[in-house]
Amino acid sequence: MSAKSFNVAVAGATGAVGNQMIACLEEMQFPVKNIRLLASSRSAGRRLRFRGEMVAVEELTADSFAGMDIALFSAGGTTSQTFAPAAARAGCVVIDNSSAWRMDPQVPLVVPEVNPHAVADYRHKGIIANPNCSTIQMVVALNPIHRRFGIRRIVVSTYQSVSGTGKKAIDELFNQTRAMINFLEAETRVYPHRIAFNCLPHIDAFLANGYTKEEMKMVNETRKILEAPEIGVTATTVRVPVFFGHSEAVNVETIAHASAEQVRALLSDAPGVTVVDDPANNRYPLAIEAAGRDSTFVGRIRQDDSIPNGINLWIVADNIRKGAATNAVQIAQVLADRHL
Ligand code: NAP
Ligand code: 3JN
Repeated sequence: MSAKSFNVAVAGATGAVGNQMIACLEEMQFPVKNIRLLASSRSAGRRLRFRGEMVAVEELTADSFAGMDIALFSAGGTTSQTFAPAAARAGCVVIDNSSAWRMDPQVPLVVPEVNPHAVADYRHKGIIANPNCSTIQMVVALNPIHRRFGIRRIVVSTYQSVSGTGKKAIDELFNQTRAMINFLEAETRVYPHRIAFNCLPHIDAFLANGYTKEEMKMVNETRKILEAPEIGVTATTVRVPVFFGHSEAVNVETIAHASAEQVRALLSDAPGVTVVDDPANNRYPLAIEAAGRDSTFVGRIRQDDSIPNGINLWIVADNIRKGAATNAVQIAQVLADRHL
C-alpha cells in the first residue's frame, strides 16, 4: 500500500453502492486524507459516518472535484456522463461504476484480479470504468480457466438480487413480501411485475436483438476485460427475490481439455476465488453466505458431458461489494500503489 494519502470524493454517497464504497474505503484502510460525500440536492446536508466522524453530504456539481485526487462515482450513467469529464479536468481520477464509459476504447475496464495492468490507461481520459457486477464475478472465476485452457464459448444464466437495482428495490422486495404473507395486495413500483415469490427474465431495457442491456453488458464487458474478442458469450439475466448476492450458472467450452478436478485445483489457488464444492455434504456457494464478503465463490464444478471440452460452474458473489464497491476500491489501490 502506498505511503501517500489521497483526497477522495464519493459521488452517489447516499445510494446502495455509494454507502458500501464509504464502508469499503474504511474497512480496506484506503489511505484517505479527506473525504467528500456527494449526492443530489435532495440529500445535501445529510450526514454520513466515515471513520467514526459524521461528514455532511454536498450537492454534486462540476466544482465538486477541486483538490480531489480520486472520485468514486455511483450516481447513474447520466451523472457520470456529465460530471466525470469535469472531475478529470480538475485533475481527479474517476473510477466510475456506471455503464457510461465501460466500452469507450480509451477507458480501461478493470477487475484487479484479472487485468490490473489496464489501470495505466486511465491517462487517456482520467477515467477508469468498473464493470457490471454480473461480469465481475464471472471473469474473476473464468480468467484462470481462460489463461490455462483457453475459452471458446460461455453460456451464462444469472440469478440477480434486488440490491442490484438500488435502495428502492430492496424496499420493494421487503414490502411486497410483508404484504403477501399478510394476505394483502403487493404494490409494484420498481419492476414491471411483482418480484416477491417470482423470477423476472428482464434486467435493464430490451434491445432490438431481443436481449436486454444487462445481457449485452455481460457479453461485451467479458470480452474487453479478458482481452479476447473472439470468445463467444451468450447470457440470460434474471432478477430473483434475493436481497444481496448474485448467482450464476455458467457453462464453459474450453479449447484444451480441462477436467473438473483440474479446474477445481486451479480455482483453489486463484486470486479472489473461494471454492466451495462439497456436494456430498450439501456445500456449494449460496447468496446468503456470499453476502457481506469480498470473495467470488465457485462450486458445482463438473464436466459437461454433452460436448468434448465442457465445464459447468456455479458462481456467487456479493454484487454490492465485489460487484461494485470492493472492486472500485481495489482499483483505487492499484492506482494509488502504481500510478499516483
Ligand atoms: P441508488 O441506491 O438508487 O443510489 C443512487 C445514488 O445516486 C444516490 O446517492 C443519489 O443521490 C445519487 N444521484 C442520483 N441522481 C443524482 C444526480 N442527478 N446528481 C447527484 N447524485 C445523484 O442506486 P445504486 O444501487 O447505489 O446505484 C447507483 C449507480 O451505480 C447505478 O445507477 C449504476 O450506474 C451503478 N451501479 C453499478 C453496479 C455494478 O454492476 N457495478 C451495480 C449497481 C449500481 P440521492 O440520494 O440524493 O438521490
Ligand atoms: O441490476 C443489477 O443487478 C446490476 C445493475 C447495474 C446497473 C443499474 C443501473 C444502471 C447499471 C450498471 O452498472 O450497468 C446501470 C448503468 O447502466 O450504469
